[in-house]
Amino acid sequence: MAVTEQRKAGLDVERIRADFPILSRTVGDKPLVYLDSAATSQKPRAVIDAEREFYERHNANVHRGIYMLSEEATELYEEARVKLASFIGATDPATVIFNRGTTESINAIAHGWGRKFLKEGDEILLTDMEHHSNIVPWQLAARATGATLRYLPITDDGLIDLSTLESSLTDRTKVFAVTGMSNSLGTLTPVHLLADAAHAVGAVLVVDGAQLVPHVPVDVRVLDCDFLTISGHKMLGPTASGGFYAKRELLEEMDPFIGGGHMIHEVYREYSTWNDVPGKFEGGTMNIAQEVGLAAAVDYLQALGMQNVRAHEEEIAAYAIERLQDAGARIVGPVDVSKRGGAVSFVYRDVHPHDVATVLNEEGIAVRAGHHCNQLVMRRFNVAATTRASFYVYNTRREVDALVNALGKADDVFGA
Ligand code: 7TS
Repeated sequence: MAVTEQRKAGLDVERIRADFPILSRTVGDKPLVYLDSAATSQKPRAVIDAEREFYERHNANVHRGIYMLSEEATELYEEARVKLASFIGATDPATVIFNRGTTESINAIAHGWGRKFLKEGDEILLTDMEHHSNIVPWQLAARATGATLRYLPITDDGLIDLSTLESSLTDRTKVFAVTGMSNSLGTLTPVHLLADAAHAVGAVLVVDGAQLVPHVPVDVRVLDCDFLTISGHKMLGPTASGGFYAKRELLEEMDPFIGGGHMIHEVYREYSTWNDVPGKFEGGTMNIAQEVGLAAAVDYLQALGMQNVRAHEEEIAAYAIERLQDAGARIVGPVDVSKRGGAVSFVYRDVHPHDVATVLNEEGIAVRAGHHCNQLVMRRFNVAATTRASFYVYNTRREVDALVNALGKADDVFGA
């Protein structure tokens, strides 16, 4: 089907499923029902093939050898950067830095920008719904610089409490780091509004895009964020792919995070000078095949159309929330699907989330149970853990039905 026809028609999920080899496997004697895409997505054949073809035909290190293979590898790697940049609306591909994903990116930003520009008396504003990887690097930067951490609270219905925004963002705030979409609550945050608020006090806005970029159309020119992180493995790409976008002037002024080969211009005994952006941030041998695989994932998502991806997830999240509530589960996070994505956390009656996940596993259903690297969220909602079902382009209503039916079994086994 031509891309434009497919766009008009929405997602053809059965056809999409046929592109993912793993979805035809069984768990025991049950078909796999994969509901853990917020942890990592499955990979379509096109991505697996792109990575294999890279190794079979083009493998060499990049930016180094003057021979055909190295030139081909470099071309594929740089082409991946162009594709990823265009996917997020960045007009200059050099403003996209490759690395292993969001965790490495936030560390690179907190280290390279934070430690260089923060000082005692400055404030770093976070929210209570951040993933640990958007908390801990800032704690380290605060400890190193004497800056102070502040947090925006979460409302009862799982949104960022904006009533405290004005009092929390002051001329002391230098960084505001916030998730674009919560991986435990599913909440979408108003990034553009937060960027305006941050800029009004002269702060930079760092967006943790680990869950946002795979699921919602993103254009950094519209969002006007200063930094945006990308986890390629959550958007159909290989593990250890992705990186981050930043406005060019920030990349120019900040320090590199990893020192070594390629990231330098000149090395002297006492000091070195840095390579141009993006090379300055890509020290050592990079995740070349993975970024080439990610380019195939970008092609795949673009052919589906990100509006269609978003519409599908809204639809399936609405269905899941309704069915889970009917079955007696309490949703932890917003229930209004216009304000959320497809990661649906819930507490099922009085059954412990780990027990729920164990019973679901016996039915072939993969969900995550635990704190989801969101301990502040768990504390806010007074739960030790939740069960989380998270959906993507290949999930169906039938799989939601399988989840809800299997919950009944958890009740039989573990219910009071
Ligand atoms: N930020 C958010 C919002 C995330 O969901 C994750 C991973 C990260 C940062 C870290 O990204 P990484 O690509 O560097 O690992 N979230 C999850 C999850 O929800 N279950 O496993 C990993």
